[in-house]
Amino acid sequence: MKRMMITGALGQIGSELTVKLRETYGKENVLATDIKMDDREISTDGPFQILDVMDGKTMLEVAKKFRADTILHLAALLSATAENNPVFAWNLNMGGLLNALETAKELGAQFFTPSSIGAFGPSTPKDGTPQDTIQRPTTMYGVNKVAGELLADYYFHRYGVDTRGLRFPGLISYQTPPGGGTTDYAVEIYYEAVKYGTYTSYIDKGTYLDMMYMPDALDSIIRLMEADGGKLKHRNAFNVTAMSVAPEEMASAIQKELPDFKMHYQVDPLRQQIAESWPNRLDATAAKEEWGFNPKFNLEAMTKDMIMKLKQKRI
Ligand code: VAH
Repeated sequence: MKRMMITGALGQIGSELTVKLRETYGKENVLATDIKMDDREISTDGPFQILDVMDGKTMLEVAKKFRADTILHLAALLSATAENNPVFAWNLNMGGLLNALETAKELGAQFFTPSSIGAFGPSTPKDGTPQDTIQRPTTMYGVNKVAGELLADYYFHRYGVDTRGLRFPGLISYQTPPGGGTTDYAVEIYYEAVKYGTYTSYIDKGTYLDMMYMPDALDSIIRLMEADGGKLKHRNAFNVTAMSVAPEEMASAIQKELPDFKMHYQVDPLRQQIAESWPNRLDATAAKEEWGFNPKFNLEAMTKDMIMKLKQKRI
């Protein structure tokens, strides 16, 4: 039976991944950890431990005591926050990752950590971005993600750690809002459309970015981790995407559900500059061929589900 430890379990991905993994592998087999605790069910509905990923010694002790055979390392600063705190971002994003990889190595555990479309830069082909291509990001977050991909591959080749990763696009979810990302607009727009009937986007019209609904992201993590490692030609990390959208297209999809919704624009130069340095549309062929990546939600289906779920949440 898998014994899984998650870092950053209270974050946007972690909060939903913890619930999904507990449903899939049994509550008692999934240890959620984060730098803090809160009153959500994640902290009470299964094993939970406060853990600072910068403390490698404690991380190893916690994982060993739990008899973890799988480490899912999600704790990190996202792109916009990292750009405002680059040295802290390097220390946390790289120090935490190194500690998690060392823990996996010591325990002989399987390992997952997300990369991002942020691992690409302005010189990367923007349309149909290949799995293997130039990666010269111009943000600290991107530098962290490229270095993280190389570090995770190193632990596979040098120590035989079964490391695997996904280059996530912007992820859209209704459970836990993201914090400090460039693609947060794609989540905020749904919350504010339901609450106020209007949204002012900090990303400009015509700015195409890859996106994916959280259920598809969670399914991708589980599929990748359960895939036959012998069939993987790549490991860190796979391009994955479900759609390439611009803000005005999200607004149109919302207006099909909420006809009175109004969209406005007030561009944030920093996050616009970050967004423009990223690809428009990834090529996810390698993920489809090597482990059966198969997203279910397009923009229309995601929009219907987001609006329905947010109305039910009575936000
Ligand atoms: C961010 N949501 O905006 C993250 C993600 C593809 C973007 O890495 O920083």
